[in-house]
Amino acid sequence: MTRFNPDMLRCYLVGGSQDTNHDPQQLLDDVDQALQAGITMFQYREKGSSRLSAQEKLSLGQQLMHLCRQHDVPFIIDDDVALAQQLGADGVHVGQDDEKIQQVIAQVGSQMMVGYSCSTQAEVQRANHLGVDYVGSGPVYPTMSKADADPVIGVDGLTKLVETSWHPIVAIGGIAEDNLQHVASSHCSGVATISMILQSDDIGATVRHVLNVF
Ligand code: TZP
Ligand code: MG
Repeated sequence: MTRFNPDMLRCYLVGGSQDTNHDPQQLLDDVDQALQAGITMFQYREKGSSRLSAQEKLSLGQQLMHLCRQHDVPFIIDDDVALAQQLGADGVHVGQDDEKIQQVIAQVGSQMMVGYSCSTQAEVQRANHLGVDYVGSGPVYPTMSKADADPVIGVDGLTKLVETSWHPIVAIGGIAEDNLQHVASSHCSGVATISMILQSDDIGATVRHVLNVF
């Protein structure tokens, strides 16, 4: 079992085939480049708009996990405890509307890392009393990558969440190279991103930029 360490949140890539024009090979190639450049965590997030069957999702998950293992980078599954267990992933990430967090902790908390999305101070206060490893902040900026994203919280909102949280916080939502410094002023542990990396013209340079800031 891989133990959680807040440095894992410095440059956290999130993605599924819906984020690479429904092209699984493109996702594998992009994740490979990002791993070579030094991302510190990867979350496989195959979402509603995905076109993959359960078998294809399992197979892509296996290939992505294999890549992550080659670089010693934790492999996290979004909102699917059964898939995380089937694959032997390093962790699961759940949102407020996903599987009940207490149930997830009871099921896998002793074997896997658990990440939890919170976008309000009340949610963070509740999370303080739970055995989660880290908190993913509500969207900091508007995002094109999540249809049902919560309202944006801005860097001011993020800073309040960081001040309130007993757990390390990774910022997510609309993170871009030109807002990294501002986001870092919140003292969050790092950034989680889909489009900044998966839509970058130079994935290696983008990842190195993040690692210079966090
Ligand atoms: N959760 C909150 S915002 C978001 C998720 C998964 C999407 C982040 O995508 P991007 O492209 O980095 O804004
Ligand atoms: Mg982002």
